[in-house]
Amino acid sequence: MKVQVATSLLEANDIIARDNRKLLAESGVYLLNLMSSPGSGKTTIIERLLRLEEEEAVLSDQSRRLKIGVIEGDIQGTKDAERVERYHIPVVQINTYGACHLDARMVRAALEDLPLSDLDLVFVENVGNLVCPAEFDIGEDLKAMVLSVAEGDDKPEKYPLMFKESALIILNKVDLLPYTDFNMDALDERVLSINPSAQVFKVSARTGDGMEDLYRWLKGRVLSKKCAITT
Ligand SMILES: Nc1nc2c(ncn2[C@@H]2O[C@H](COP(=O)(O)OP(=O)(O)OP(=O)(O)O)[C@@H](O)[C@H]2O)c(=O)[nH]1
Ligand SMILES: [Mg+2]
Ligand SMILES: [Zn+2]
Repeated sequence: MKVQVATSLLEANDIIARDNRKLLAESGVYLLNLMSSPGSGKTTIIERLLRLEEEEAVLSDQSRRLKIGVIEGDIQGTKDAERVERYHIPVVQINTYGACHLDARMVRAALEDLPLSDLDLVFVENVGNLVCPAEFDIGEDLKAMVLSVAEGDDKPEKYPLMFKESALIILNKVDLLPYTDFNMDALDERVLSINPSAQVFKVSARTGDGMEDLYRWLKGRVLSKKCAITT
């Protein structure tokens, strides 16, 4: 009986996720679902990417600037939404009041509060949790996860679903490598054995190291979705 309940919950979620995906395709918006354990640097990475997009717009043509929105998922509070709002972009806060992941229904309500027809990319910062966010399809184009150096290189083996589901894996806080026993070769091997096709970026959202490559790669994905829709 328990299994049936769990299955129907995920099935109901999948139906709404499919509908979210349709809405996003109609609006030409790319949705990135950013997941990680608490504190690995999701918000800092979003802030860095927003800064890189601002800098790019200054250097090149303003009309080529990506229009970005953010959905912040937290159990409670608005701290991350306040951080991101400083970039003068549309931000919607979801408070789950206890639930440790976002589901498709919550994201749908947040999408309806964003000016989708004016946006190219929406970051969803999921609730800090390395387990169940990976189980819930929210209608995203890309599942991405952040692992920070301080968490250790053994995490792929301990939380395999998150590593398996994430097409993009961001190893953050590489500036802390000299102060830890983090073994990069061991991490690479473990990621490869669980998700050989994952795109991996090694960055420091604090120093900016590696962030430009991540930004370029992501922008390419966003623009190719736009192209596929408009042609
Ligand atoms: N040394 C170092 N610290 C970082 C880096 N990125 C983020 N931090 C710090 O790590 C802490 C947590 O960063 P956040 O971006 O708030 O992490 P988060 O994943 O959004 O956290 P939750 O939303 O609570 O799950 C902050 O003190 C950041 O300044 C990094 O690359 N290097
Ligand atoms: Mg955060
Ligand atoms: Zn959960």
